[in-house]
Amino acid sequence: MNINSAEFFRSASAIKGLPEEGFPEIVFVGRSNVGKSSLLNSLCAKKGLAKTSSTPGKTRLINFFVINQNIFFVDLPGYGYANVSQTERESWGQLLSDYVRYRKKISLVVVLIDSRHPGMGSDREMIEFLDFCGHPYGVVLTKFDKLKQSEKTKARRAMESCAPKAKFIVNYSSFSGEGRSTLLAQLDNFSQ
Ligand SMILES: Nc1nc2c(ncn2[C@@H]2O[C@H](COP(=O)(O)OP(=O)(O)OP(=O)(O)O)[C@@H](O)[C@H]2O)c(=O)[nH]1
Ligand SMILES: [Mg+2]
Repeated sequence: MNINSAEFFRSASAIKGLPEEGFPEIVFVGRSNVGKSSLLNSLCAKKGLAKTSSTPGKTRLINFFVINQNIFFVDLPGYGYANVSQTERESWGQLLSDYVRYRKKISLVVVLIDSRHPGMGSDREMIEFLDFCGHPYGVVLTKFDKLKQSEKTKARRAMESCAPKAKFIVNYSSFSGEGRSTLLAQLDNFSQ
């Protein structure tokens, strides 16, 4: 797909604040600081569309962006962020799982995984959860620019064995743009 327009639409902190179901939703999930918001900005070629930060826990709400006036891209807060209270973590976990389980218009979940640490426990749990929910999902290995050549092959193999049901695995760098056109081509299949 080509992205011709990308605009912030709405944030929600609870299920009742979500926009009415309408457009197909492509949802971006992953550990805190994995690069979700950066990837959205790089995909949409729009700096500052989603707020990014080197400090984990930047995105605290479910953020909806309208793409090409007919698709939602959804940026979720990251999981696995240690620096929040147990209560906050539980309520966020509940919101994330309710959203992903019950939202009918989710056409694809994109799981972002730090290419330097494929196969972490929380990412494996997310993949198991998505298998359970039955949504199609693909994997993006983020920050690929940080890997040496030998590490690239290793990361890729590790990921293939962790997520055998993934519709795709794309190596990605929001800094260099590596993987951008491959990912956009994949998303095209889930935009109707
Ligand atoms: N080297 C490199 N750094 C990246 C890349 N993508 C993101 N980063 C850096 O990783 C940090 C986190 O990026 P964000 O996009 O804010 O991550 P996030 O997953 O949205 O984080 P939360 O909202 O806190 O869950 C920032 O310092 C980014 O500059 C990448 O492709 N390569
Ligand atoms: Mg973010």
